[in-house]
Amino acid sequence: MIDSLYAIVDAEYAERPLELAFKALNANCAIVQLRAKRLDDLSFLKIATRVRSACGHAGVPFVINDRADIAHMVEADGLHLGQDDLSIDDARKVVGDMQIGVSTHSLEQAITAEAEGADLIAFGPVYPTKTKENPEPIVGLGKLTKVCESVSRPVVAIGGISPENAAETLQAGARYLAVISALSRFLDDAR
Ligand code: TZP
Ligand code: MG
Repeated sequence: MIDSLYAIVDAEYAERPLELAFKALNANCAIVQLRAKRLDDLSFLKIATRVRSACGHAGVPFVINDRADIAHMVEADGLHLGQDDLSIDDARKVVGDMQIGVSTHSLEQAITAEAEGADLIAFGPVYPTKTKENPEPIVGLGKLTKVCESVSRPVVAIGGISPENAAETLQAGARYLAVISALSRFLDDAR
């Protein structure tokens, strides 16, 4: 399970983001993403620099959410974009051939993201979530299965993923489970 864990360290939800990132790395998670919707640029850059370094030592890919400029500055391994963020083409002007993940909420969006060159397709919210402001409608396991069958890039399931629903979510074909609020529970289970 832990080798599928895509740990999203959200600076707004984590009391101590750095500690949480280190904990995720110690548990051997697959990917660490730093997400900070409201943090000022300097604070974002400072945390990103620290997590970048820790991920480098651990050999775990480090992804930055939204901010192509910061991803480029800290030499992240990946950038994650939503539907209202930069297009992949525009982001590539900043980050070059860095891995790019794209959030999608329908089969059509997933197919389009792949066609536009996304390296990773995030799909959700699979289950109810309280973490995202104005979340899109819940997609459920049926649509997740369909997306996993329809794209060839790895699919990241997101939204309300917990240790209780992790197994069935992977069974639907997801390669990674992206987790914000239940992250500590996954990490505690992994010990
Ligand atoms: N995109 C779709 S759902 C979601 C995002 C960023 C929030 C996921 O957070 P949680 O706490 O794991 O449900
Ligand atoms: Mg975004």
